[in-house]
Amino acid sequence: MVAEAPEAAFDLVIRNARCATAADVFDADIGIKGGVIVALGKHLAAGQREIDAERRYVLPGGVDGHCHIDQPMMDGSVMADDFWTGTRSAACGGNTTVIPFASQLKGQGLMEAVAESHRRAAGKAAVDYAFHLIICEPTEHALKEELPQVMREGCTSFKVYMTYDDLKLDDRQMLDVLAAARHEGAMIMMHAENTDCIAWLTERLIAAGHTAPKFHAAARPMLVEREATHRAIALAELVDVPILIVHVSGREAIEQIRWGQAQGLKIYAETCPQYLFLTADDMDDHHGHMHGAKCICSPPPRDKANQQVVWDALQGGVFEVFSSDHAPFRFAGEGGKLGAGPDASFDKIPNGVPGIETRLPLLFSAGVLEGRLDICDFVALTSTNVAKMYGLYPRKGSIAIGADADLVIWDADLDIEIRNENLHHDVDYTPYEGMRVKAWPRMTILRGEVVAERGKFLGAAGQGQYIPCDLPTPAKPRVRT
Ligand code: DUC
Ligand code: ZN
Ligand code: ZN
Repeated sequence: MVAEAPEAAFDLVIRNARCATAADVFDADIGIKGGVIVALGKHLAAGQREIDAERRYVLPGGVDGHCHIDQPMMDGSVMADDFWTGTRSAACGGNTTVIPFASQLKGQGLMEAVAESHRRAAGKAAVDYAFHLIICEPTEHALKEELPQVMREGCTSFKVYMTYDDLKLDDRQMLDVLAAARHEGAMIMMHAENTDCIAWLTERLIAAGHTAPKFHAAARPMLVEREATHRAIALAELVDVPILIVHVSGREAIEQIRWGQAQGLKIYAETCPQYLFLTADDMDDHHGHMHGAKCICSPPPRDKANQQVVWDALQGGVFEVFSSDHAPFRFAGEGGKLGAGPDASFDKIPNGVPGIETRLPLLFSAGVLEGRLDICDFVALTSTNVAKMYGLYPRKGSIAIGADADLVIWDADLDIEIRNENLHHDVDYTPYEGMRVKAWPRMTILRGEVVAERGKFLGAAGQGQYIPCDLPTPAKPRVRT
């Protein structure tokens, strides 16, 4: 009789992990089987494979809840990253789940918009993914028939815009979407900028010959964001539905959000690396002709004082989530930042900056290692709260029995200069070129498989799975007596 070798208790054991979740820090071995965490304890039995974390921090994989990947655009701009390059870059930056946008094009149904994004992602994603849906035509049919169907298929969050001619909704349409979201239990992500103010200022700046990239900031001053943020809060209050204000840039919008939160309204907020690490000065041409185009995004980065206000708000609990808002437009080439010509007027330059790979190292370094955030807050902002906000928790966003084994082992004693040539996106620049960070993911593990190690991608296209989102708990309206 041939004795069978005893099966190892685990497929993988990560030993000597200093685990950090949104709530706790604890030392443990992590036992993984079938891509899931099945044991946390001391001296776990052997695994088929073992990794010694050597007491490094082991965190839940990053969930990037706001990134743009191969998104169909209506203005002729083209994203440099498809689902392969975008998610490869995400993995190397410590992310195991991304939530990019399906986008309704004018005349297109909601179901078709989501189906198109599924086609674009199929077989290409290297980390797990879900979708938000941008709604630009909220007809009765779209909201009553299609939206519930889209939600049943796992797309339970919707982005709406107060600006951009191709995307903007007026207040009446916004109320319709908010009411539908309340009825169905969806999360609404709000792009808050006053479109008429922007158009009015843009027209005057261009008539005066002020077309250089730095005038992008002049066309979108903070009051434009402040007014729209307040209006978004008021509309949400009227309908009595929670909303998430995305990419918040500075003091005036933060004051409005604090005000809404102080009223007891469920107003959530997101900020992004560009508001902590860039300023409006980065859009100035004194860095090189049209160099400023690289940092054009909306709302625009503000000044140093506003960076501090954003840090204070991160520390003070105003923000629930910290996302990359990765918007991968190349600097050179067709469909990129200079697609409208080498001297393109600022209003013809696609909005957005890349940052899916640098989001976590930047925040870990300047936030955790420089003492602005504790490690549990970092996990909450970049993983746990994101998973909760979009209905992926507890499968994603935690180190717990039964959760997917999405884990990142962090090196936190480095001195690295960010250089685009070392990143894995397909964009020809990073706005963070030359900045130094002290932390970088040593190993990114997706459902128990190592997909990146020390800046090297080790996974495969198609390894990432579509993860349908549940109804997000934070989208539930307030309970009131
Ligand atoms: N809004 C985004 O969410 N991303 C890039 C540009 C924009 O306006
Ligand atoms: Zn936006
Ligand atoms: Zn965005």
